Amino acid sequence: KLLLRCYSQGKSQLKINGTHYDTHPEFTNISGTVLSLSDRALHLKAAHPIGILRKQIEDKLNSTSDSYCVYNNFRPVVTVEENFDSLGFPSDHPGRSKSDTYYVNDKHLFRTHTSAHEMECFGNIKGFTTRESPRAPTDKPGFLISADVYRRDEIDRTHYPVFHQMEGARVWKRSQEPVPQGTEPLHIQQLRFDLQTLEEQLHQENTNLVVHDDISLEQNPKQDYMSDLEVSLCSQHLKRSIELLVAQVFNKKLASMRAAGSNTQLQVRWIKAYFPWTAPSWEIEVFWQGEWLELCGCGLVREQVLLNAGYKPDNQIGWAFGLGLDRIAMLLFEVPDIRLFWTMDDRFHSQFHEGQITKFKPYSKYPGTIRDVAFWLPQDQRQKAIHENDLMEIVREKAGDLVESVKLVDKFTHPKTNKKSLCYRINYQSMDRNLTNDEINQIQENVREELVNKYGVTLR
Ligand code: FA5
Ligand code: MG
Repeated sequence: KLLLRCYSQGKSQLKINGTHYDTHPEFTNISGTVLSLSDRALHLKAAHPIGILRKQIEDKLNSTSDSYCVYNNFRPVVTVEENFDSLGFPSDHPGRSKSDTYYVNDKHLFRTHTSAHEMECFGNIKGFTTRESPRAPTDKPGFLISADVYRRDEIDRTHYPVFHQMEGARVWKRSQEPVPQGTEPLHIQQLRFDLQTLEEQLHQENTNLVVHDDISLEQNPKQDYMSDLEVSLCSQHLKRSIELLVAQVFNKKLASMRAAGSNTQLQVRWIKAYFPWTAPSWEIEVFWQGEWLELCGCGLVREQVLLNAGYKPDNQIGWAFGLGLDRIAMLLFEVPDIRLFWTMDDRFHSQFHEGQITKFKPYSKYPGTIRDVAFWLPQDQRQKAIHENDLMEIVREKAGDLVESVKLVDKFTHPKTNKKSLCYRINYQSMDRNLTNDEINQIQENVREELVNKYGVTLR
């Protein structure tokens, strides 16, 4: 019902955010559920936890030098080139697969990350690109992009097919001008100055941050076109910028926890990472309630990405990061289930106010109902194989936000027939109301039927 399909010239089309796209028989795998979420734009709502957090980080990063141009209105459908090719994803990268990504057709998809807009935004920075007319030229040497991103994934309290990211990036033009003996090139002076400003700010914040950073660059190689000094200064600027925003986001929370008697310090650690479009690359994790939680991936931008944006070779260096907003918002606002961000219930929304981080008060906890679905996988080789994410997608489609989690609970191969059996446990639970048995039975039946129809399984 949500798939607005219209048939023109014999072709099936999808209407997404007002634009029509041709579907593709092998690629299109967008469900009505996901389509219906694509115009919610939670990150733009001033009194929604995601929107409040987004604004707070933007303000913080722009408070020192106002270096970041802010983009918050990019539509979720991008090209395969923007999402993957321009960033150097190899053609066999698992992220490209239809089991992980929502494809509109063979050339368009729902962005899987905000990095999909890097090429365009780098291309908008005046004085860097050699392109004729960038679409929205800006004088600022950096940008922040916030948006909803889409991934086919498991179902539980911290996973939802749509979540939010903020991309940040910053570039410096290399100076080729001769400088007096004994002085450093201008861009090195500029980098040192920017870094010092940032460190002063970090100091003023009195962050109480304990940073573990012991990854050597031997295990995380730099790009040949950058000097050791450039790598060092640029990556320090990147790390201090992220530490500043992490400190800002968590500090108030920590202060209120300290006031309540706990003497928590904020620990973060830098770990080695790999992304096709940055080198070296890192992830930052924060220690929160006994666990290391991944917040953000980042690194020094590969030169090829900048060249793809119309930059000249050897002419600039820069960094980029991609931060997940939902998990941070869950822990700041003490929201126990990621589905709550998407509820239409005013008992959720009336609790939050622009510019304020407040603790969510559960309005009531409705009981859950558990149902198992067990089936034999088909042995017929011609049958399309079912991926776990396909099953998740069917449950999402049939149950919407009435599903809390889906877990594989049993798996075995029959010793004689060699047939494989899987059993998944579905926990149905509404955030907003009581569910009836009849209602759950009907949904469960629909899930079972769809598994048979689409993937030829034999129900047990
Ligand atoms: C990326 O998406 C990269 N684009 C990040 C990046 C940008 C790296 C620029 C380098 C330069 P990753 O898949 O790790 O990386 O996701 C980034 C962050 O998004 C994670 O650290 C996490 O905070 C958040 N995230 C990832 N998957 C989920 C999910 N399923 N639910 C909620 N948050 C998620
Ligand atoms: Mg990651």
